[in-house]
Amino acid sequence: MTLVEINFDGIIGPSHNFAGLSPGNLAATRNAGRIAHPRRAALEGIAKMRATLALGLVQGILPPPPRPNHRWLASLSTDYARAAPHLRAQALSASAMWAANAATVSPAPDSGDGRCHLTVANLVTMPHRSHEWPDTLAMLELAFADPAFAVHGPVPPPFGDEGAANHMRLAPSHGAPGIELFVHGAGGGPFPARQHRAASEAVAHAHGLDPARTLFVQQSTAAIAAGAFHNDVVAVANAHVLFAHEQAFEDRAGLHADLARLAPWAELIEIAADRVSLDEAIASYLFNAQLVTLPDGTMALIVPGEAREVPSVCAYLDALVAGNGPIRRIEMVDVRQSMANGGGPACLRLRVVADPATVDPRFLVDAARLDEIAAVIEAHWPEAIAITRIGDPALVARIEEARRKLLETLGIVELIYR
Ligand code: SUG
Repeated sequence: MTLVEINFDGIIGPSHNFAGLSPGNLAATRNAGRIAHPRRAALEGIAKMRATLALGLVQGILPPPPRPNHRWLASLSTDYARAAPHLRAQALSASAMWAANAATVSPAPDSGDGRCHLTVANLVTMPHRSHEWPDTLAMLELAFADPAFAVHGPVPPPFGDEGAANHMRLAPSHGAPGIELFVHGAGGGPFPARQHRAASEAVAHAHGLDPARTLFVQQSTAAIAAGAFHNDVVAVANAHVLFAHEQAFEDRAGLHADLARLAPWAELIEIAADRVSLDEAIASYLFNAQLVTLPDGTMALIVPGEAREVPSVCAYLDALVAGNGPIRRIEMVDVRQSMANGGGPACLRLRVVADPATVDPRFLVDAARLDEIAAVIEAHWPEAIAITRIGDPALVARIEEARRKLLETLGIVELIYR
């Protein structure tokens, strides 16, 4: 059995809009009320997947959940026609596109029972995200039904869990046992700390992780206050490399010591604040890159185009690939519609280390499959959504029809009526 890393990207749903629903997410707040372009957004996501396929990586997809979420509204004793405007916006959000928040994944070599464990994230801190998990869970149970996987329900509220966005794995190689780092917040000034330590601990227990190879690390209060609402905005790990801003963690020295003890083979690439400030790192989304191992064993960093627009970051990237380190290639992708809601390349994907043969093949894509998906998006995704139109029944009907067409094309009919 060959374990490889598979990137499962959330297909950006037809209801993508800018309602400004996430306090602490500076991009989303800044762009609240802008006209959104769901078709363009989804095609940007497809182009990113084409880029990773072209790098020789295995690519998967997670289709959008039903929006508006009628079940959630019904649980609040209302419906879309009668709901208050803020509830309508929350019910319509396409936020499940950010698949890094779908679940926490512990690959088989790390777990006690030799299975790959996934725990769906409860996302309880933000109302519009708190109703994602039942549909995400149904999808994960379908995609990962093989006995090679164990799919777990969410950690109960009030313990906030934001999934892989606050989780990192370091390992000598993807298929070898590694160490897992769970990053929680304990204060963020004016902004909520979305990941609670108790939730991280519950997930680590459920996955049967060895306590001797598991670290619980506090995200720095300064990072959250500066707009790093998830750890993956200031740090990313891949195989033996941890790429992080020096102000990402509250106890930097403690983390260095732990890594030296538990993972002497790990390589830390840290950016000093006087080279790239926390604000520049967050504005450019440099760390919300996908750090991937290419088939030749070298690493590439898949960054958003915005990274090149910040001079200090641009200079850093040039120096990074000119050096002799593990990252040899910078790949730029344009995911501007997602970025405007605070979601960079890494937010859009959930990484699963597994044998692709054990995954339901309907959730894996090649270039031809992406062409089919792109054709559905071209034909059915709304071109634009203004926030003033989200109560329009014609728009809602179009959004629902678009998702149905996609699931029919993918053959994932089990999820249509969810
Ligand atoms: O949870 N934005 C998302 C962005 C998530 C990014 N994911 C990672 N960093 N892994 C969030 O804040 C904005 C949606 C709106 O306002 O309509 C939003 O939910």
